[in-house]
Amino acid sequence: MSDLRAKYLEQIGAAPDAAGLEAVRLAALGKKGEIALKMRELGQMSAEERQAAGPVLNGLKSEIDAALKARKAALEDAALDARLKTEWLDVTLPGRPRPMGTIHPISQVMEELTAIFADMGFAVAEGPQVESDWYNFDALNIAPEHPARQEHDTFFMHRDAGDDRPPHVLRTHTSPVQIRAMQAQGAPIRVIAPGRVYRMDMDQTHTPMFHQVEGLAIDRDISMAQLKWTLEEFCRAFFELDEVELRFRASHFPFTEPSAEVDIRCSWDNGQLKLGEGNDWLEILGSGMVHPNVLRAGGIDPDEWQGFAFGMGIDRIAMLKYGIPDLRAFFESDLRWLRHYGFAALDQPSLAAGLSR
Ligand code: 2NL
Repeated sequence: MSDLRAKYLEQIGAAPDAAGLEAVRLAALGKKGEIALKMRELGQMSAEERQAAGPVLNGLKSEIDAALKARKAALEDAALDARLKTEWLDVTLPGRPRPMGTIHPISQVMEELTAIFADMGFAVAEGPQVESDWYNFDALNIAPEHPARQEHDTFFMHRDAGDDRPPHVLRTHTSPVQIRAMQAQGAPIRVIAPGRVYRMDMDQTHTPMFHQVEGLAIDRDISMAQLKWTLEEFCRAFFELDEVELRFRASHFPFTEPSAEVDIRCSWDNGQLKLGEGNDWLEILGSGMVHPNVLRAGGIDPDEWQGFAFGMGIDRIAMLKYGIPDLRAFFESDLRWLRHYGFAALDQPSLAAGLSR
């Protein structure tokens, strides 16, 4: 009996893991284990023998049981210790930086100018970027021999061999959107048409795709005076100036008569541009009174209605507002570079955090 006791207590103490311990338990206390066999032998004993051996055997059983439990707890503690030593996490480490996107300056400027014109009663109109040459040129009183139509300025779409219809074009301005709006809505109308336009031009200051916003207001008595007020109000709001001064210079466009190019007062002090003050002028847009032929193309009677129209480059006014000196900002999309030039969308702390590494 004491042999058994010593053997099992030693094996329990030496069991290296849960599986080893279970093997010892089965050998000792299992149905066919050594203690169970001894229990069965009690049946063949005399009453006195049984009275002596029974309690000893039961005591041994309890003792082994307790030793198994204790060893099991000790093994579990050791396993937990080992895990705690290897599986740790330094919660004080800085997080992994994630590349963070932000609204594109052009998109932001489009939202800004849309909001400003919306306050003045202008709705947004949109239309296709691939246009028929009628909508892009004829409807705008641009004659077939006009230089803008020729290969050097316009992207022409493909036509099948033998198809002699004039090819579609990538729109060279957003004016066709306004022709479509006039046809759909009639007069009176107040719309702006912001969007992508395409011209075959590529150098330091030109890209083949750029953005334009055009505006159109038609009513019974719209005049140049309202055009001036609308554009001044827009510039004040967009460039966030208390005072703006605009200069209207007589010009020529096929789609307006009379036509004016519009300059904004500015100063250039040691290479630094300031709008709203100074003795220089910077051209920012073109405008005029809608040509009667263009009203007719839009299905509007020029004897009853008249209106003003204007067009400006969004990329250009975005660069002026945010002091972005060249077009790379829009193509390389380098956020650090944009932030260097103080682009406003990057002032949000959550976005800027993503950039500081
Ligand atoms: C410029 C000049 C301009 C317009 C665009 C227009 C549209 C219709 C009718 C008449 Cl539907 N005019 N648009 C008018 C004058 C000038 O753009 O230099 N843009 C950058």
